[in-house]
Amino acid sequence: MTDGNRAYGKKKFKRSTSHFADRITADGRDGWPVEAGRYRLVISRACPWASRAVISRRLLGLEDALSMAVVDPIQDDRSWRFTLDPGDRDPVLGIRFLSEAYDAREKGYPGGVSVPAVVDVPSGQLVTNDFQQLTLDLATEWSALHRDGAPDLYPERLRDEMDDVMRAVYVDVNNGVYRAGFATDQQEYDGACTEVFRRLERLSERLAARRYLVGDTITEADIRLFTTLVRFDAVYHGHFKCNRHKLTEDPVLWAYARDLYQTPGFGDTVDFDHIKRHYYQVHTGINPTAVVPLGPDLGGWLTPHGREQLGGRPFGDGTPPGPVRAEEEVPAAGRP
Ligand SMILES: N[C@@H](CCC(=O)N[C@@H](CS)C(=O)NCC(=O)O)C(=O)O
Repeated sequence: MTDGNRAYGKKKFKRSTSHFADRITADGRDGWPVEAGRYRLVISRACPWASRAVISRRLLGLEDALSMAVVDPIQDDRSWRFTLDPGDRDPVLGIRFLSEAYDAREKGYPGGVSVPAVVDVPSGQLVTNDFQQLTLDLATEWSALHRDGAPDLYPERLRDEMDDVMRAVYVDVNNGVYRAGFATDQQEYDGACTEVFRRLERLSERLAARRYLVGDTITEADIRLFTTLVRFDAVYHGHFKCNRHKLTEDPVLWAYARDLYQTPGFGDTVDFDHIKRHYYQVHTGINPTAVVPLGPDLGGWLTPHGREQLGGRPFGDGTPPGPVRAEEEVPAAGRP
């Protein structure tokens, strides 16, 4: 996560480094071998970093191999909690708070409790909260457990280009909106907000004549841009003050985001209700009333995008994932 920690001065928003960076790999070199049914992915549908993993898991067909727990979008003073589950407990891990898995791994560790988190089911211990590496490992290390027809989300021949694009997207867009939103002085906000829109303009130019960010199929780079774009008008434009314009006012990015939203594995993971309630109710430093706005109107997400005419093969030589399983469907309140 070094790219997120550019020197912005000591008062500026600085994202903390993931503390638990063990990797789950095919060869198990960190002590955590890829194994079907062994691990549980804990996510919030509100969180853009966790949402990357939700989308990757769906696209790759890892639902049977890696089970998933969805936390309440509203943290309390003990952080993420399993209050959406019967008895307020995760049915697989048997815990009420995600912090219990962090404690099982390292009692009294100094960092925050964050999602996404992968927990080892037998021991109840947190394995990793390193969201930057997690999805790359799902794409590459977990390949023995991928579904038939799973796309290659991190193709070897495109990795250098992808890494460059993803770094810029991370610094200026994924994390840029947070730097703008949590800025505590004018200059810091001005700089961050300007960088967000400067980068979005360049991405818009890049995507005007090509359907996807890198290559002609969906990759991890698209997943990472999508998770910010899909939140843009709902929370970043208002709550984080990234309001030079809305996503819906950039014809290219709006069509690109709708194209992905309508692709199986993307929009079917998005819960606008969780997103809005989390940002507006949890960040009371910037929204002290915790009032959640009614808008924006979500109907546009399902309208035709016309991007097919740019060519591209969404899943390359693979196929789209099947329908979302019933127990993982996003409730109607969170959908357009
Ligand atoms: N903080 C994590 C990144 C993921 C992250 O920031 N997740 C947020 C939700 S979007 C979170 O869980 N924050 C903990 C909190 O708000 O207490 C890290 O540095 O690795």
